[in-house]
Amino acid sequence: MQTDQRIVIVDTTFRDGQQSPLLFDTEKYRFSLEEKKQLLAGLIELGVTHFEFFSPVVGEAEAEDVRELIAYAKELTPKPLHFLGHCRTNLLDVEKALEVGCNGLNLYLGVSPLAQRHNAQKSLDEAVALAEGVLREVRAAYPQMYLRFSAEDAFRTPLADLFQLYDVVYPYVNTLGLPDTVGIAEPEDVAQVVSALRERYPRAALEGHFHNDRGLALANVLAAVRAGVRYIDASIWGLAERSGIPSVTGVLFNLSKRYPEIKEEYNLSQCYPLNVLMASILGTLVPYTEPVSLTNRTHTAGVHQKAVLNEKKVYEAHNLHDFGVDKNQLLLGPLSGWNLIYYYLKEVEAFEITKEQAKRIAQEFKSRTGEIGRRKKPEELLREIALAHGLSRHPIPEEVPTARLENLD
Ligand code: HCA
Repeated sequence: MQTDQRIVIVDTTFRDGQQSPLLFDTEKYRFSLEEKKQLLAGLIELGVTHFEFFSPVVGEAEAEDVRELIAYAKELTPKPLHFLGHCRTNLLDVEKALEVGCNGLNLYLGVSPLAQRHNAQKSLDEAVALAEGVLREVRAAYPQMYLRFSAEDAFRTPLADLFQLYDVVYPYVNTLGLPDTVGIAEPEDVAQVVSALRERYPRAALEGHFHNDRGLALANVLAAVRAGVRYIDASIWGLAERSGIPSVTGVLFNLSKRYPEIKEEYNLSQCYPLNVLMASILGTLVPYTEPVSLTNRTHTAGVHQKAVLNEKKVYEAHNLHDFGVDKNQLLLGPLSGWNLIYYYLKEVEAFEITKEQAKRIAQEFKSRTGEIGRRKKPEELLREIALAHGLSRHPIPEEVPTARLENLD
């Protein structure tokens, strides 16, 4: 029953993404339907085909949105899409997810010692019996439907217990999930568990869901895919519970280095626009830790700026241009040296200036960087010094003032 040999991104922005504390920090709490439509359109444009949604039991508004989003997605593309309802292992959740139009199910149940005692509050045997019953019934009712089953907190579940649970659901599922619910796994652990699952369940595809509590989520994705996992959960910006999961664009960026087919299957130039769309919705900048960001093409230190003015590759090793980050920027600031100061005064401020003058001005600028702050921008200080040094401007029309120097390409 294995489904797909491709590497498939399962986007969970609308499920785990809405569990992100960032939605509270930004006082958004949940995305509006209009915002979800924009994000969905961006994801489809990027080539994402698998979308995870909350089970409608979480609330009326979510249920209504899922219905609308599924209809909207079908208007946007004739491509076959997977709308996956994230459901607890019970028939009511399943029924409600199918009612709103989901055509696949992501079922989950935890059997770790902690889950047995404090969460599902079922013994391993009870949980196994429940999962077996639900999966058998769902498969009998929907022989062709995409079914995934995940043992929550798989990396704190003894392998023997994981096997006991997966042995009974294996006959019914397309995919077995491997959630690192609390972000404790290291890449070596991931590789080991994936090998064990592949050996025991050769007909099932595997899905990885890695939380970033230790900052290892993306590394775990790479280890999982190398070991044979084909379905990877991700979300825009990596939004999810606590510190999140890998970002869709970070995953595509990284996987495309080793798996060139990613470039055929995804429209990678849409990566950065998607990150910017989320920034405009949340009203904050694209996170500085996001690989596909303008931050990753921004240079502030004098040594870096000098080198990048000569050749970008010195401090830009990645082809972020292909991922839609189509410019870089050098920020004039306290660390800038005479090279950028010369460039800035000549090209942006249109001063008539020699390199010797630029060196003298840079010396004074360096001696006065303590003045730079919220009340005085670096550009203001530099302009003040340039004028005091008697520089005059080229007789050309004034350009729109800009705080950042961009588009050096
Ligand atoms: C959750 C837990 C989950 C589920 C993952 C999955 C996790 O928030 O419900 O269904 O594969 O990390 O275990 O996100």
